[in-house]
Amino acid sequence: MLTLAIIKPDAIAAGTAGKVLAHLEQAGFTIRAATFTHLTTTQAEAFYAVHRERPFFRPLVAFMTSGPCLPMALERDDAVMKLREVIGATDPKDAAPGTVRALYAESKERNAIHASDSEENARREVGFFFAEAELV
Ligand code: FUP
Repeated sequence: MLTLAIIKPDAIAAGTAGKVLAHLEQAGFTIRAATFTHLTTTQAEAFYAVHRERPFFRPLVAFMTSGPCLPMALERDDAVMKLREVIGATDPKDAAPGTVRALYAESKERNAIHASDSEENARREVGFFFAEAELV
């Protein structure tokens, strides 16, 4: 099963992308596709369209377009649920010790990593960044 992760601009800027990736590999995920990219405003708005009425939407789009990020399609059994466990709660203050966000996130807004939250969203989000032919 596949899920989508994005190593966010804060982690790229902090130089912790490699550590985040190592953490994911250690947790049994394999990389099926990856693309180092700098999202446009239109792309970030479309990716987070579900949040467009939320007060944090504009700051979220501004942050996600503030620098490059690393979207990846990751595979393992039970990938969606397992990746949510491995990354921890949205706010690093609430994230369990040892999770990616507890270790590497700066704040609830700049929280190091995105992970799909359902199998339906995983299909949509993997498809947002990668064509079928790119999944190796
Ligand atoms: P998550 O699935 O854990 O990434 O969290 P959400 O889908 O609830 O939120 C998506 C992103 O919006 C978060 F990663 C960070 C941002 N956000 C805020 O900036 N403030 C909030 O109060 C909630 C979310």
